[in-house]
Amino acid sequence: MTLRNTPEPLVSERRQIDTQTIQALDSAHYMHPFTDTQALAKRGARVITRGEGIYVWDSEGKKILDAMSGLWCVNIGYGRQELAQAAYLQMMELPYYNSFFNTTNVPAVKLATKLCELAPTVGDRSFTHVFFSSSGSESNDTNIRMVRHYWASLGHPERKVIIGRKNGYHGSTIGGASLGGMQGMHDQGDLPIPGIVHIDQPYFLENALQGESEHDFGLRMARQLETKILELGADKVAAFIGEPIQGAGGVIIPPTSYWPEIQRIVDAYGILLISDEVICAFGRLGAWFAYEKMGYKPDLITFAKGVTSGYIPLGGVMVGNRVSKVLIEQGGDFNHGYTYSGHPVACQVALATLDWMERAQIVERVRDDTGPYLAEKFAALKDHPLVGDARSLGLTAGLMLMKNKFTGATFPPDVGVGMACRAHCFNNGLVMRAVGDRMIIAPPLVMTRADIDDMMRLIVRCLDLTLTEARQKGWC
Ligand code: PXG
Repeated sequence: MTLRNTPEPLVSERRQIDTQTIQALDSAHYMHPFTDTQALAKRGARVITRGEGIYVWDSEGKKILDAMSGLWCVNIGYGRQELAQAAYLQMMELPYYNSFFNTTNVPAVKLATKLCELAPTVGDRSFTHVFFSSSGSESNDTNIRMVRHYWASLGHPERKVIIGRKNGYHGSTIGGASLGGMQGMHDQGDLPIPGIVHIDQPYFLENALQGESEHDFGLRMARQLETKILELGADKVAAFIGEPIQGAGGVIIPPTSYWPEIQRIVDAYGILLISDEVICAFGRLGAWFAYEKMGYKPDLITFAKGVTSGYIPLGGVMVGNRVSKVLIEQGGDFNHGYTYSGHPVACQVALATLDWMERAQIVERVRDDTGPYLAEKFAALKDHPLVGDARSLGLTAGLMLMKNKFTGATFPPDVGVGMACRAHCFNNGLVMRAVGDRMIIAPPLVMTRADIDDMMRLIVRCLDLTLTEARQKGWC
């Protein structure tokens, strides 16, 4: 459970990095994801060179508290020797072999078994099998293929439509981006593909009616699913997909009434339920899987990111007994798979990650200690003049920057107050993500109470600086 103990050579290596040369080559050759390449070329990308624990360092030697765990993934922190060792040993033993033609490999088998053990049985739902991919997006493509194959195997090939949600995020492949409800993504490339439709998101601040309680709002949003099913015809609907908490959409935590009502509806119409837990699984909400926490029982679970703590790409779909029973009993090929499905090195790193988490009791710590501690500290931000709403669950949290928290007035979109706040964060040694005017965090799960205190001090300082800028520029 030790962190890397050789920072010195890496520090000297870092000093040799010529930031400007890297930035010039970056803008000349590297096309970044979700980025305006021309604008980035003018600014110059921040070059991140090293990580240790909950911190990363840039090429100028600046130390930054990574309150986003990389991109919702480096859950057990940077510099874990056990994970590097697991990858090294597996690469020497068997760096790759495929699982296509009657072959398998030991790490993939062990990991599939381990994941099925970790996923709790709820009611009549248990998890029997795992299909591996290398990312969340690929896994959701697998989901599209698998649910349609499931219904066709049952003699209902017309049951094809998958219902997702506006402002949901399910990845960036054509399938993943179609399941998601990000308008900016749909606008590029003619998405969604046919057979995917969306209902509203359960975001209280944006979608609640005047005077509506959170409870009633949760029920009303969930019932949009029922309305949509009836509109399409239940015999055309294959599945509903949702994130337990919308992560990329801004850490939108649904009212507690929402998921149980979704469960009632999918049960009533026999529709498959896909829980996209790419962000929420593996301890983020203080449970191995989020459905446990949110009170529903999915048929399929998408996972990625935290399964290897982001050290190496790995994703997959956990297949529940309802689906596996049909696909396996009916027999026949499932004509789907990736070169790297069940990659032995990635699976071995995942086993090392889960083993480390179990030994350090990380999930229990988030559930019983650091999660409740963050909830208390984060909610106190509501006293800040800029903060209209602040809430967390486990170790993820979001707050809303507001022009006037008392009247509920928001900043005009062109002001870009979220981006201004994010810049203050970077400059003050903190990574926080801006989603419009929502500021969100998903810090490493290994954070202690003292780390949370340090993070909260930085957050308050950056909110103060943002407030000063907003007042100086007449934004509020
Ligand atoms: N599902 C969910 C719920 C996700 O959060 C994916 C699928 C896709 O995973 P891959 O591994 O294909 O990226 C994600 C990914 C952000 C951000 O800006 C979030 C993600 C990815 C990139 C950016 O918050 N989540």
